Amino acid sequence: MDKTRLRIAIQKSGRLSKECQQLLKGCGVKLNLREQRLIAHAENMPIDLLLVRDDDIPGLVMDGVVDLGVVGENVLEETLMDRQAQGEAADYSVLKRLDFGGCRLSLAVADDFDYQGPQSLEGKRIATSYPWLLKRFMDEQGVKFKSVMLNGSVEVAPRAGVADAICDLVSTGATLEANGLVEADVIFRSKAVLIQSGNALPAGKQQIVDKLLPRIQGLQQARE
Ligand code: PRT
Ligand code: ZN
Repeated sequence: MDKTRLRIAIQKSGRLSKECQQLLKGCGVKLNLREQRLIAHAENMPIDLLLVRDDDIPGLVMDGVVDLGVVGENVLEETLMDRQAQGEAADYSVLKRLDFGGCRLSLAVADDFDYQGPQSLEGKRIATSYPWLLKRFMDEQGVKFKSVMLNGSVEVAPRAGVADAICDLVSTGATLEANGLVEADVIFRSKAVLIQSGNALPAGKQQIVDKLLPRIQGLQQARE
């Protein structure tokens, strides 16, 4: 890998990938993404893209393996708290909050659950993929609970009897409804963000970032 080229990590396939590719295209970056490989080289600028799982993006940026990354604040914040708890380095900065990937992390309960606020979940089992964000919220509320870690199918946990409530991402609410659940409390609001590693970039790379940022700004304004 050419160390002089700016490395940007984006989600390989998922809810952020289309918009990320569009964003780069809008900035004038010509990508050859026909073959969905781990690395894609821009044809007209010294930029390499790393196409990875979204969960890997904050770590790649914080470890300085890539220079920039685009990821949901939900994943960023969860990774940050996890790394801080493990005593791992977690240095990064947010260059721009983007206008896509919007969602909220919410507590949800079965539609027949008598929810009177977070305290209704005292001692209950809550299924989530975001244990740290959930813990932070519940600690603030002074409510003790049991975390049930699930990396997928969180919304079926109450029906399957493995949890009393869930804490999951919501956008339209259709998934909750389809599973007989209702949104009880929003604990975190998220959008995609462009982040940069904590290390100062060499001048050549910094120049590219300085070129990209106003273009991103312009694209977002045009969409408002
Ligand atoms: O494979 P990889 O690990 O990269 O992808 P992933 O499956 O972990 O993530 P993906 O592609 O689903 O989401 C990537 C990011 O998009 C998330 O981290 C959020 O920042 C953002 N985002 C925005 C969402 C949603 N909206 C969303 N609705 N991520 C997930 N969902 C899921 C949610 O988990 C639930 O299952 O969609 C369902 C709810 O949607 P509604 O519309 O029915 O409410
Ligand atoms: Zn993921």
